[in-house]
Amino acid sequence: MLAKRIIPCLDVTGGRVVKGINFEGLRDAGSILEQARFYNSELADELVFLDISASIESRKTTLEEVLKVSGEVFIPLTVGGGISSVERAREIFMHGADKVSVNTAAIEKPELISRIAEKYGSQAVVVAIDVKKKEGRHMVHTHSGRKPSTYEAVEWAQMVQELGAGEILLTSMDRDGTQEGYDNDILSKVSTSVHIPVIASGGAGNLEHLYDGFTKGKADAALAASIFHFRQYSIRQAKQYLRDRGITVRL
Ligand code: 0VR
Repeated sequence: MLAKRIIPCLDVTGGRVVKGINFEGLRDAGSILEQARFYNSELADELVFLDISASIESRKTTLEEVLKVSGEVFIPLTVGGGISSVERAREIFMHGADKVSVNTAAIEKPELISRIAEKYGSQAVVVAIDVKKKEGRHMVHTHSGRKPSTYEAVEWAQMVQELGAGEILLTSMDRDGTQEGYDNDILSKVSTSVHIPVIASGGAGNLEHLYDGFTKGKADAALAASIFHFRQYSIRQAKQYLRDRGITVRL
């Protein structure tokens, strides 16, 4: 049985880790390096670094920050935020990332997924899918949640799998930062509609939520920010709780 992964996510802007609710009201959540060092030593299975400003001027800074983090972190590092070309993906890899996460650019240029996968392998390509529930349908959004697309979550998940994505990072914008738990309804629908791993994201507020993400949501990994950045729970506590309830984790 493949071990389930626990993945902290550093949402980064202005040189700091931040954390909002429903992608809004970003508040400071610490130093990038300190958080990265902490998670690297604290049994995290992987780390996600998400440049949520992804503005033109932040591009160079992001590379410098990724280089620093990758020099201290020896667990798989996924970097996302504004990646819209194979060249940019190459730069990110050259600065130490193991995987890139693409979101908006994948919707605008779906062939980008295949081109990065062809060059670096599918295992290096995570497609981030941000969804918001509208009239009972989970619609995919781009541009940090600001722009609705015409795709429904399951439809887009199956398309990105065909295009060569190695993993899907499924974030519920409705649940992001709320600590109400993952949206296990859409998680399970997407997880059972593709054969590539799905990472749950958005809403984790306690250890039972992580358990539900694996059982009800059928996720292969659980990403969280709020509960770990503000030290509500340690990753060790989370893994011990999950193991005690029969979930295979690396402890
Ligand atoms: P928690 O609910 O705190 O565990 O959040 C996990 C996850 O949703 C966030 O770390 C992150 O993926 C939210 N993403 C974005 C964003 C947050 C603010 C602004 C933009 C974005 O573009 O993904």
